[in-house]
Amino acid sequence: MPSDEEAAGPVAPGRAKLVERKQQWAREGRLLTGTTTRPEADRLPPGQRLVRDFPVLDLGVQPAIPLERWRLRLDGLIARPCELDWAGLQALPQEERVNDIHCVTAWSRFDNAWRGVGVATLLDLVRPLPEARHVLLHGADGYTTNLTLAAFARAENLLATHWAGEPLTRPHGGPVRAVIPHLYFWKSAKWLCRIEFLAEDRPGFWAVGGYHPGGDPWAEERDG
Ligand SMILES: Nc1nc2c(c(=O)[nH]1)N[C@H]1C(S)=C(S)[C@@H](COP(=O)(O)O)O[C@H]1N2
Ligand SMILES: [Mo]
Repeated sequence: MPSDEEAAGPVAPGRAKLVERKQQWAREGRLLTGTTTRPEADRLPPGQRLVRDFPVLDLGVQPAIPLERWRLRLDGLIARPCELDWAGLQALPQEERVNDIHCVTAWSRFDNAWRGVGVATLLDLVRPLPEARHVLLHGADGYTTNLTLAAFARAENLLATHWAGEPLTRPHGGPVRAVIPHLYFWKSAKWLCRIEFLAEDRPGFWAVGGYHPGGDPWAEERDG
């Protein structure tokens, strides 16, 4: 299938052009998650190919975390630092979202049905201080990934416990992973165990490795 760029014509895909097109899409409301049915080509960011399976990517370790030992530490620049256990997470409102995910290794997967706690709910609970501008998500495998607080706070973001109606499997980051669908999937930390709120950006695992700090698939923010 021709990519969106090819369909648009022979002009080399400049970054400015992508940004301009994205802004136009945003004006038309085409980037709103789950609300409109869009032609498939419009849902596939440049350079991505659609997969029907669900690839697994990790650093070679898939930590086993029984629910009774699961903890999420929330610390740094927040008014109410705390540690949630499984019961504490379940006591919060549970929400469902359907979204598309895009890995920087060029696969995208459409219509992933997640269930979990909205990041917005979590932020209400811990109340970030005015100086908090960034977050660092930590996985129990030692993985970290950095986001601006603004990117993390988006309404569609979830701490997911379920995928396609089933508890999130261990390879996909169960019991709990972040789902940040508007950015490349490397920002969606699996086996989530800590969220650190920071004044300054602190590069996560792939950012240290040279990936782009932003990670917007529509602007192809792949490397730094
Ligand atoms: N803790 C942790 N989270 C992680 C990773 C990882 O290695 N460890 N890999 C990231 C990358 S690069 C991708 S593409 C997705 C893969 O998620 P999946 O295995 O469920 O497809 O998880 C992201 N979150
Ligand atoms: Mo990835």
